[in-house]
Amino acid sequence: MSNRLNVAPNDLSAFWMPFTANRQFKQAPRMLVAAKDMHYTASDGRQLLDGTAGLWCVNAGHCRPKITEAIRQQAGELDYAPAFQMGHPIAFELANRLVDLAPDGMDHVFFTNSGSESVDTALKIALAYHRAKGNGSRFRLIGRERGYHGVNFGGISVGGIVANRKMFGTLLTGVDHLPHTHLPAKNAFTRGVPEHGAELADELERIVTLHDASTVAAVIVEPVAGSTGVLIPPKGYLKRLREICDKHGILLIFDEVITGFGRLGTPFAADYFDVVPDIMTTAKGVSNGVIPMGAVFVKKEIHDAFMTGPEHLIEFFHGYTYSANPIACAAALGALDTYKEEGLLTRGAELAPVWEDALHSLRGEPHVIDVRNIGLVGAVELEPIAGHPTKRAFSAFIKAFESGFMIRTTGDIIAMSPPLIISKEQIAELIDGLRGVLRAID
Ligand code: PXG
Repeated sequence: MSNRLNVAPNDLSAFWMPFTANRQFKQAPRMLVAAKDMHYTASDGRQLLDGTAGLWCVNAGHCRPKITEAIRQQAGELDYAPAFQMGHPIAFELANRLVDLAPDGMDHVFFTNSGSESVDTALKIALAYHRAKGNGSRFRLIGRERGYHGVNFGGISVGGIVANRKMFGTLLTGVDHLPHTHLPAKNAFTRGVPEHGAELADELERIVTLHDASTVAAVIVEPVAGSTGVLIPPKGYLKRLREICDKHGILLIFDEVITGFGRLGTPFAADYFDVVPDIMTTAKGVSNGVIPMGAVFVKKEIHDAFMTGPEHLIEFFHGYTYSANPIACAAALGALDTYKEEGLLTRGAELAPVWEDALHSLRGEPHVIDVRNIGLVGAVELEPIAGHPTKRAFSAFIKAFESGFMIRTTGDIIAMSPPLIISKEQIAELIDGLRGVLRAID
């Protein structure tokens, strides 16, 4: 039990909290002081069932012994080592382990410290790859409406969440966006992959025709869009994107920051949909969220295109002080061991039918206008309160916290993505808890 229980911080003002209603929070703080497996402990001692794996990252559950021990040991042995012009062994071990897990052909890994850094790294690799191949005119990047690719300038440029973009000037130039794939009139209450909307991928043809393929470097999409409220790709949509990219020599980037490491019941979404991208961004689950880390996977051909010129020269002018930080690498190895021993990267597939049935039992409850699910991801969309968008879902979040479980909300959508160790009983507890919340809020 945490020794910080019941110890209230004396002043909350200095910490400008990220993606938070700071004033609301500081009037009524929700403090977490400890965590174990499927639960957080709040500062008043209450146990909270974690319905969101922290922020979609704690895939093996909290404070898992292998990970904790790996970090402890590494911190006492090699705390920090530069990765520029030097190396340390477990970075290479981790890269090999990751490549073994990844779809065939994704043979190289570039380490970052977050999803946002993975995305900006992937976009830079795509641009530099074309240039290295003598195709420097390919400078355009294509994202998608409602896409979330982190908060750095590259990521918000290709991203499509208006609130994350509108305050920040001109962003990257030469960016265009595909339409999002949310078609509630046709697909509401679909179980799993929706039937309608594959034709939305053909919009890529239109965009490519407008700009000419010779100017387009890459397309980036989340295979399943998470932050915008769980948008599951229509049947055949990702395959179609792959075909159009191949036809025009455009790189396809899957942002697997959320879908990577077992979230859909397969190691990656690329496995689930049987569509292999050229570059794959990951973070979160790579280290079970415990130490910041990200990893960008690239195909051999892309990596090899950089390996030219005099051998004493740096091939790619990019990297972070903390790329392949030893403690982060140790945490990631501990996470991969835990995933393997407990079969967690495929456990979601076994639980998905139970999860789906439980979620869809919420159809007909107050305010519910859609339920969506895939793997161990679920969303319940609520009818917004007229004139007060987001207010109803925020009330649900607060009520859930008070009732003993954690959900995430975005707009008026409730998103859930529990640790992959969740039991069937805990799925029932979470969904019944949410049922109670929906019945209790206005
Ligand atoms: N890409 C995707 C697809 C993501 O979901 C990022 C990039 C950025 O990762 P970092 O590590 O820079 O935050 C993300 C992050 C939510 C939520 O509740 C989602 C994210 C982060 C925080 C909250 O939807 N996704």
